[in-house]
Amino acid sequence: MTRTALITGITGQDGSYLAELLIEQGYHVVGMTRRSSTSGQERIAHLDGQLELVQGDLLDQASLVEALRSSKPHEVYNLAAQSFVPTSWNQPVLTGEFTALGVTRLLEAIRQVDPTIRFYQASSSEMFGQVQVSPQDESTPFHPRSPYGVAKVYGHLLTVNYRESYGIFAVSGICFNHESPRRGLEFVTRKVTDGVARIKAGLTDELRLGNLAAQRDWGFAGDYVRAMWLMLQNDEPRDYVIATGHTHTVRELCEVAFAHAGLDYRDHVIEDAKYLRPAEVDHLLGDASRARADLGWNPQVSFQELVQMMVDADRARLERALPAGAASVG
Ligand code: NAP
Ligand code: G4F
Repeated sequence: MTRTALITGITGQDGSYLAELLIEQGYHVVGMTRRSSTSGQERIAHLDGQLELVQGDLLDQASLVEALRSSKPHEVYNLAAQSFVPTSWNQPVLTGEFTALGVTRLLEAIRQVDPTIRFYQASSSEMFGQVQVSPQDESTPFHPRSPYGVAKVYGHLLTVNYRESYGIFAVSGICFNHESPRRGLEFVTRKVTDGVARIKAGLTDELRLGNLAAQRDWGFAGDYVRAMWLMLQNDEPRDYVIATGHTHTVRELCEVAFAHAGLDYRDHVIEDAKYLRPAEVDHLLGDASRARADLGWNPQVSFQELVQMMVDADRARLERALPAGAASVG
């Protein structure tokens, strides 16, 4: 029998990679999108005809119930969220509505429509925040440092609670930062690789960034969506840290990205206080031993490969967008 998966956040980075993976696995994939005056579906345009879209919003309970009733999924992946940390200080209430209460709305809809549905929640290493121990694993205490991180802790604990209260197969992947050429332009990896491409094309000469000392455990999004799927195929519902086990500073990210284009980041990167955060997460480093042991999950793409893939993709994108020859200055 064909299995059906409903993905919230299908228009986002992870949603697009997960949809590709599930289609390859033979699933009927249903993506939930919210109404917008523009399409906003660039990341899934290449999957046109291979998936079904239903309208729904994490703010609207009735729409979630209807999305479940109409699609009858065996698995639900809740990837939708207000996912940009700085915005969570500007819009803390909205972030809580989407990223925290949205999880309650979706789990309540599952309880009402079909409690046998398996549920994946996109939890985050931002929940660890100001870490006292390193590396971080499933037993590391949470100390979130932003309204986003706090909202993710709520969604995470609620997922545990619905598993314990109602026996729903509800699990969380505590994913560390994962990136790709489809990453939003405001996140630091993509901001840097897009900046390299723009500098190389002669469109600008500088890139303004915030805290270059911050350390992140960066992996490739394509590897992380495989872990999400594996978690829902598990015999027992369990939460997992998903990470590479390597950490790098934003400065190292700049070094690798600029060097790949034959540039020295020190000639272009300017530290700008405008991009500093009210409270920073200085260091993240994940220990994915449990995922390796139980799920056989291992990341395939290294930090260097990831950054180079993103630089190449941004340069190719600009080559296509600019008049012939204009993107190959220097
Ligand atoms: P993303 O690219 O920002 O995508 C977010 C998705 O959520 C978009 O499809 C967006 O739709 C949708 N969305 C936002 N608000 C919604 C609402 N009210 N109702 C329905 N849909 C809504 O995020 P991502 O990087 O793919 O991350 C996926 C999930 O993993 C998020 O929950 C994120 O917080 C979490 N996470 C990400 C990382 C990472 O490093 N990428 C790490 C840990 C956890 P529109 O296109 O309409 O805006
Ligand atoms: O790329 P970022 O904005 O990602 P952040 O805040 O770590 O959050 C991402 O990963 C989380 C998982 O841990 C997800 F849950 C979340 O949804 C999101 O996907 O920033 C990374 C680091 C930060 O320390 C930030 O201060 O880069 C530093 N940084 C330095 N300059 C910058 C900049 N970040 C951004 N966005 N822009 C800068 O100019």
